[in-house]
Amino acid sequence: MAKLILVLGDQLSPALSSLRDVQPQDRVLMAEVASEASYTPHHKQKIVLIFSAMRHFAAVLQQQGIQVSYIDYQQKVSSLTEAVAIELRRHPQLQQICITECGEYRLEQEIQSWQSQFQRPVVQLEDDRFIASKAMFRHWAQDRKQYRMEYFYREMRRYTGLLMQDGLPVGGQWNFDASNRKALSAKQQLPPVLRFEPDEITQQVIALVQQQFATNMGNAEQFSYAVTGKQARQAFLHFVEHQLPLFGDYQDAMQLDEPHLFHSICSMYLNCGLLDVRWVCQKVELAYKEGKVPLNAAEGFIRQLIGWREFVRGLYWLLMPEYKERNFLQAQTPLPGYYWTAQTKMRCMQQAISHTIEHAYSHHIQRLMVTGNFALLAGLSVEQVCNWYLAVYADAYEWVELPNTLGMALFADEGVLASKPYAASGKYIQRMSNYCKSCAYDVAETTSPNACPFNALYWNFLERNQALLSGNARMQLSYQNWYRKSDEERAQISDKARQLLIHLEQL
Ligand code: DLZ
Ligand code: SF4
Repeated sequence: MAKLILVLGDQLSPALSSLRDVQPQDRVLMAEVASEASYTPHHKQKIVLIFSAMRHFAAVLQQQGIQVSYIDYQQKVSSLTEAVAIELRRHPQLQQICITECGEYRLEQEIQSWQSQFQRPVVQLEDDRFIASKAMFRHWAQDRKQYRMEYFYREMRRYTGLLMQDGLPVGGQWNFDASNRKALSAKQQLPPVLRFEPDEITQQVIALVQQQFATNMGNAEQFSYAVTGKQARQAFLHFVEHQLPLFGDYQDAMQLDEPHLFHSICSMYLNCGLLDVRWVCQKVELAYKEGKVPLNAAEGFIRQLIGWREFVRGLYWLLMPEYKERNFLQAQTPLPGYYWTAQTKMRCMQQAISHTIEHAYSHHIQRLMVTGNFALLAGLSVEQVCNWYLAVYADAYEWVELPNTLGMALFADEGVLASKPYAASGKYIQRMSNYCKSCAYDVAETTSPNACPFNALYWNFLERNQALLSGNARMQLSYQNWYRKSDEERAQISDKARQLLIHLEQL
């Protein structure tokens, strides 16, 4: 039976399950469609990455002799459903629709309507690019009262054998996070960043995106990311050689005007399929075995992939669609305009947001402890914050974005993902960056006119959520510090926080 195989924009992997058994009579369909390109106002560079990588991937399949139908954006097709309908009209001999399971609940619902709509069986294959299947995760999660990444991660280390020796973790410890919290010194030399010159296909996509998505965030003309598997592997090997050795040490550091530091910038390639997680982890393990990178760097990096990344995906599919509705702390304040423009006097926010505008990327501490922390402290609308993260980062698909934002950054899931809110005052940002030195606000102040907004908002966050958070064992120290303040000081802080929240747009 001839099949229509739909390959999505984040399924650009030669080893994709739906492509494993392509027969000469089958047809692969790839489509740039309005609904996927605009269900959230994606950053221009995110659209360039996906469209260009899709076009390159389609060309590779064609070179392998596979029949490919490619619908480009100019054909103005509204949705993937319409793309499938067009393809089936053109090729009625295709009697079955085949797809590797997709990455978002929203689209899964759409796909589920196809069987009756198109009167053909729809075969959804497991996305085994992930190490843990949905069933494997569900099995791990069942009967657990709490889901903790650390225990899941240990299972994954045993399962993959990565950094394991005789059934035990290499180095005698599962996790070396404690040695991964160094701030950068001004003298630290930063490694070179690899950029790719856009080829003709990418240039065409850049022109398309500049024209069709003119009001979306960012500048497509600054695009310099990899768009093929070969380039993405080159980018990753560059990271292993230049950044990985110090990745562990400086994982949480932030530096003025330095968006990349020692990070791999490869999540966008992994999440659209250009890089394979097993290949990536094996390269990192090999670099450790060859003595090129220390264990804290290799372990820290591998944990992000086989631990955290797989864990959040498992939770997403376990808890959707109800998960998306959660708002434990009742956060409703509209997102301030500077999340889209970076026009704020808060240097840390200006840095994290301007890096985002420029590169469709900022690293995890900027996302968690600057823009995420601010959203948590100010009680910004969970829905609007989640939509922002989904739109502005080139690596963002809902399976990974939602748990990281709603759960980890905003604690809106009541601690399913994180055992306590990642709330921090300006002191944390001062310790981990050099931002405060050039900020209009004073990080040492809490209530004075130019005091760092993070400070009063931090205490106010504790105060306003006291009923919901003060019972949390891991919040005890924070609450003790709050109660230790005099009544007068607490009143001044509350007053300052009220003023900040009224004038949130002007900060
Ligand atoms: C993100 C994205 C964008 C911008 N455009 C397309 C597209 O035109 N066609 C397509 O197949 N996929 C696109 N994607 C990726 C999908 O949105 C992604 O497959 C789903 O969100 C599921 O993860
Ligand atoms: Fe951010 Fe406050 Fe430091 Fe300014 S002083 S950079 S607002 S933490």
